[in-house]
Amino acid sequence: MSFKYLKYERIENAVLLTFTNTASLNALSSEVIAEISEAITEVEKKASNDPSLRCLILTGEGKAFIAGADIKEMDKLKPIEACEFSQAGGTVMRKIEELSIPVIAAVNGFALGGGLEVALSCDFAYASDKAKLGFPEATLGIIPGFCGNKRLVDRIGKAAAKELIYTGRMIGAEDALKLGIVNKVCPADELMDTVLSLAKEMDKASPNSVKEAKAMLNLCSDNDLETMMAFETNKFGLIFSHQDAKEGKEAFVGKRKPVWAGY
Ligand code: CO8
Repeated sequence: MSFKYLKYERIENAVLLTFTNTASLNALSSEVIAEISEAITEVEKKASNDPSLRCLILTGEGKAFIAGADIKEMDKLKPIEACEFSQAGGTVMRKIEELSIPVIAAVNGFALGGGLEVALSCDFAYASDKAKLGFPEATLGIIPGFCGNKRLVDRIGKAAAKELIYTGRMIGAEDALKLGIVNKVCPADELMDTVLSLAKEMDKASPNSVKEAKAMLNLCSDNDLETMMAFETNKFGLIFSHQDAKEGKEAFVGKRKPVWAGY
């Protein structure tokens, strides 16, 4: 697939999607948002036919992951257009979050505003030790607008989220790790190898189990324990009708590697 502002490539068991609009530090213009949406649709299509595709990795070229929504474009927006922009971005964040395979953010540099919202829409993030993260919106007179308020609260709790958003403070990767915004910090030149080997590690797991676990985990923050128990009990029963549930257990008993069936 070819795009103006993205590089789309298959590497081993992953699709690597790289933001390449380095002149604006990979800022999210409406054109970029539309391209990301198209790329995610393509990955979903591929994943449904090819169980060897285990995850999508998002990263940025140059010194930024994404330095936020495109401020120059937003500068011209009327309120109704700002709503439309927020809705378009929010829809893409949801698409990333709901992709049937895991999405990992490899945060190579600045992940600010809408850029951090993209990282928070991923299943989780690994960061370079050079990364800088934050929500500078309030310093621009606006607020996070791609549903980043909710995702940040879900990720790090309300008080820590409020501190970051009220100050617009930019934090380093180690602080982001302490807050739980990223799962791991790597030396910059090792980030991509580390993320690719994490992706390889998922080959051990059944693609169907990962898909079902992702759907279940995504439901957790908006449902109480009773509801989740009901969902989980139901899904747990259903998964026993999938070939992989038989294969995984038989392989363990037979002391061999499982051969996964796909979806
Ligand atoms: N939008 C547009 N252009 C940008 C952006 C951006 N977010 N970030 C950087 N650029 C451009 C710069 O204008 C500059 O372009 P030019 O060379 O034409 O002047 C080029 O990228 C390089 O940037 P700098 O020279 O500033 O690079 P520095 O290394 O000096 O600084 C920073 C890097 C600190 C990252 C700095 O560029 C910066 O502060 N950028 C803005 C960060 C920011 O505030 N992001 C949040 C934006 S708001 C947002 O994301 C809201 C999301 C929700 C929207 C809801 C819809 C309504």
